[in-house]
Amino acid sequence: MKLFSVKGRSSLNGKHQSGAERIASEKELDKVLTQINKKITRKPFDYLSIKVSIIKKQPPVIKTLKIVEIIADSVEEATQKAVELLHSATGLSEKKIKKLIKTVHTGASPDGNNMRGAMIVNQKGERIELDPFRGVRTTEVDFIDRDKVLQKLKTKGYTERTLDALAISSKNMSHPDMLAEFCISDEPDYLTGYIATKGCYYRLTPLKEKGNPKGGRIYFVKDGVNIENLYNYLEKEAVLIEY
Ligand code: PML
Repeated sequence: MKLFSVKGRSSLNGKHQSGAERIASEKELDKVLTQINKKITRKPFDYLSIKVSIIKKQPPVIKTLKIVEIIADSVEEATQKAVELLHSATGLSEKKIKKLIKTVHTGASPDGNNMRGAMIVNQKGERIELDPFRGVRTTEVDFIDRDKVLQKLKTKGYTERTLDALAISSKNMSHPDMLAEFCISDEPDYLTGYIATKGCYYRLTPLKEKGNPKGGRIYFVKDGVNIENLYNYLEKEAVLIEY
């Protein structure tokens, strides 16, 4: 079956406004182009691009992570739970993990802004992304039967952001050197974040203070990871997810 990678993005005065990425079969292509167009034109824009490219190699199909919902009474309580999960998945000290999470809440790029992609941290707690402004971006991933999965998630009270985040984290955790992931949105009013570990997507609310425009992802990897191989897998190799 022919599959296509479809990527859309819009910007205003050079500033990123919205983006959407999908994997579509030839049959679904028109529908997916319409969905992407609808999504990226919701906010005002003066530049828009939609790129379609054929996927040359049949992607592997991997299982979704299982969602575990954790509702806390405060950001402190949710953060403490996140720290404990990350400590047990990575072996990093709670102190180091707290410091890394603080970096995301205050802008993890060297200029104090949000990074475009994720930080990468090894088991010594060192940041090892090739470019600390950009980080690494997980892309080329989608659910098989995405519309049905979205409907199922919505009936459980989850959102399209949950769906996209679940796809990204499922691909991330399928890399043998990936140990865990921390994510909180940079959307000031979206307070739900998650920790991904092998097998589980812990959905934590509230994981940040309302009104904070800072957010991002931390990928926790094994020491000795081949960084070029990791970038290549996350950014270039297509993967499909089965829910
Ligand atoms: C969730 O709803 O399960 C958390 C989604 C995090 C989204 C992060 C983002 O892409 O902004």
